[in-house]
Amino acid sequence: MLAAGLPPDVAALLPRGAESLALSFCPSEVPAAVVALLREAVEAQRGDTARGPVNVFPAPELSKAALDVAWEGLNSACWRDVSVEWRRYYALSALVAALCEIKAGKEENLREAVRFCDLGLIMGAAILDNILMRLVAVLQKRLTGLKRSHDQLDDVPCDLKRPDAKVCRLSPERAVPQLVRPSIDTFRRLHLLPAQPVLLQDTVSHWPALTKWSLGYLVRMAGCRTVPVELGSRYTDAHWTQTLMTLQEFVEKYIINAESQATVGYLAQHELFDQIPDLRNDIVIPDYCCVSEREGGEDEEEGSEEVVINAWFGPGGTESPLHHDPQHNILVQVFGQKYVRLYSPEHTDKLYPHPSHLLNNTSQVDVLRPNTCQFPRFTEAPFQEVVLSPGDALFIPRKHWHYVNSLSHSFSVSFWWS
Ligand SMILES: O=C(O)CCC(=O)C(=O)O
Repeated sequence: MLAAGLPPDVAALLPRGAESLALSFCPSEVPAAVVALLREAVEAQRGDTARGPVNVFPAPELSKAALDVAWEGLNSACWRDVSVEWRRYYALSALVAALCEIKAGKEENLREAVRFCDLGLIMGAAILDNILMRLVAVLQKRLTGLKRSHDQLDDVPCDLKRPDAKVCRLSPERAVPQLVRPSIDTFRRLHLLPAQPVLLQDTVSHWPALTKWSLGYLVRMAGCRTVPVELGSRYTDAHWTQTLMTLQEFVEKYIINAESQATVGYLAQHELFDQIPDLRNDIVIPDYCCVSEREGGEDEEEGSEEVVINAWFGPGGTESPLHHDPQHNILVQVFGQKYVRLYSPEHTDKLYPHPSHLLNNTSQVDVLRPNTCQFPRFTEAPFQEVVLSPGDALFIPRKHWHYVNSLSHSFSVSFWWS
């Protein structure tokens, strides 16, 4: 039995026999010897010696070997071309590795099991009715009982790290216009259709996130979860890279102890809320995201338009270079403050987009320190600006250029729709 030796709440999640794990893969994608390795790991995990001699290697080693092989498989092509068979193999290997840790039973093993589940969730395909998500929920409940206090993090103030005159003293004539809870029709006529940015006030004041979220809360809720992190103050920097770490490591290393200005972490990923549904429950998609440019205004058919939700969590000083996106955006500030500068697409000729196709939506100009010899027309481009504080929601029309600079550590959520 796959569930042998596992606690009942974990055993209850598992399918009955090893066969139900669906360990068959398309042979042209995943070689037979690789599949055999995973089968051996499953057998070792459930302590099955009936099929032959006792396994030479213990289950944890076998499942980690399967994960390593799967990692190679995932890296054999560029991400969008990786076969779903490899992603399924990776998720199953992560599940077996997690089960081995759970059997070992100590707190550090449970944390390691959560890490394996997250790796499977981030890089694998959904398997067995989303078992990794269900398993992580059970593990988090067990870890809650063992949790250390992170209350001291609640007192870390969102101090302005960059009291920079350029971004803190805004000129009123450049201010983004503000509206308090405009009607959907007003929003559509005055802002969506003519592509005019607006600061929407009092539209998210009912969000639980606004009162609940803090560094301490995030670490209490999700500190043990492994998440993708972007390292480097701007994605255009040569040293910019991505890595995986727990949310607690990210907060301690890059927010509390801000290691250096040169290497700051930034967490920006659209799957964060799928991976951690407890955080998703604290936010609400603004009604304005249902408004379309088509005749009739609102999208009648429920779910007809997908809203993509992104999380932007990072230390003070993090910058998103001047760029534009193909969808409309409402950027909501949950905690901390952010300076945002906006340029209309009419002025693209003064913003010097990168010539490469991949970065063509990004300006070459360093907005706060522009090289005016190299980019002489940049200073002629008119712009609007705003400092976002908790509860502010900024509408950024599609294709509008935006530059973002975190004035303190900060969490924002963006909603993209077409
Ligand atoms: O908050 C940020 O740093 C960037 C936000 C952004 O670029 C977006 O929501 O499209």
